Amino acid sequence: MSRSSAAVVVGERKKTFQRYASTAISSQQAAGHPDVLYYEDVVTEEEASSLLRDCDKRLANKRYQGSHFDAVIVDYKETEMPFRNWSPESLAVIRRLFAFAFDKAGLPTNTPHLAPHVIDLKPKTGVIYPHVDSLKHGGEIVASLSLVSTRTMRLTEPPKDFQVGTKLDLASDKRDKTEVEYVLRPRTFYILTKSARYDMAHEIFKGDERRVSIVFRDQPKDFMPDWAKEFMSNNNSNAPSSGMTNAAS
Ligand SMILES: O=C(O)CCC(=O)C(=O)O
Repeated sequence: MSRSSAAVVVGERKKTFQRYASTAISSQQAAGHPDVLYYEDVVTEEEASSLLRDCDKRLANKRYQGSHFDAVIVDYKETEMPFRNWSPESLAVIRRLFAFAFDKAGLPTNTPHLAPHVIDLKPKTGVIYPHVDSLKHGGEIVASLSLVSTRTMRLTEPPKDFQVGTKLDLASDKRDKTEVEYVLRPRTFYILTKSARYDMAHEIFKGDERRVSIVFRDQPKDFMPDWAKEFMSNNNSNAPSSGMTNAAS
């Protein structure tokens, strides 16, 4: 990909950019980062409603969390939703999306994975700042289904000395660098693989409306299920302190 500090926009945020056919992947990928897989309409309207209904049951009694200045994510709610938290109709969709993501990313469709992670960004102020996901909290892919409203995701080449899992200050970064933007309409699904996962920072812009996403991840290499962490801490071993998430089922 050529280097430029002007972002390439994939989708229809700016009228001057090409509008892509709703179910096709090819033109979007051709214009975007080669390791970002991007699909529209991966679930039906009915399936999206079912997923959102289940998410809202878990989110309803949570408050939006603000956070301190160097936080990656601001004004959000989040919850992990293992398989038991989904209705049968939604669960079939969740299973399908895991298999779809793994298949498209070239992983076995039965790759062990974490529980789906639901993120709710508050209207106007809810935002995910540029970051590269920590290797402790995920494996080879980060995939996400967008629900409720349209937001833009930007991928940016981070500075050489960036720290995984931290907020990167790219706003004041004057380097000549690769940037690619994706318009994430409701029911779009993206998969960050390979260099898009490990070598590019991603961020989700603010937007006028609330946005809910369901994030799908394979297990990190050093994944340890809760029962094992508990066992180790009860036995005074070197249990990891935090940040590990439950397996999905
Ligand atoms: O909500 C999204 O699509 C992005 C989530 C995200 O940035 C992450 O899980 O690292």
